[in-house]
Amino acid sequence: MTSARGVILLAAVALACRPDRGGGATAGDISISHAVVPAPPSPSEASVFLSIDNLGFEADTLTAARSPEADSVLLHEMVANRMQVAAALPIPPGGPVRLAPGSYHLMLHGLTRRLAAGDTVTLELHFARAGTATLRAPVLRYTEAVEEVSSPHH
Ligand SMILES: [Cu+2]
Repeated sequence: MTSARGVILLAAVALACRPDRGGGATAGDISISHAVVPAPPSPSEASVFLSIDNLGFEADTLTAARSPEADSVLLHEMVANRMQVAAALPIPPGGPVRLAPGSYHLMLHGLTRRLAAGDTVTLELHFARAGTATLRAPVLRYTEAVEEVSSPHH
């Protein structure tokens, strides 16, 4: 009963991915999903969480990010509970590589406007092999943003 199993598998995937309100995009073998911006307490800075899958056979690297809504976007890594700038992030085949609380995140610096839940931020992610992926990430309340990027199977 291949078709019945297919249906069950699809249902399981749909369930595992809920809630799925985050932004996503693809470029080459790179697939980005669950991109969210927790509503920031700061008027000028915000973090971005997302999930990156490399569907190809070659390793890739996230080398830079940009947003028309910020002066700069930096890759941050949590080291001993403090944020540190990281130069690049390896994206090996398989995955996902998660930018999530306690690990890596992108940091928007110099926001052009104050962000609140319900807003959307445009992001450009640059990969060494796959090139540029452009996506729109919704601004969510912190708990909702964390829930979105922490769903266990995706
Ligand atoms: Cu940071």
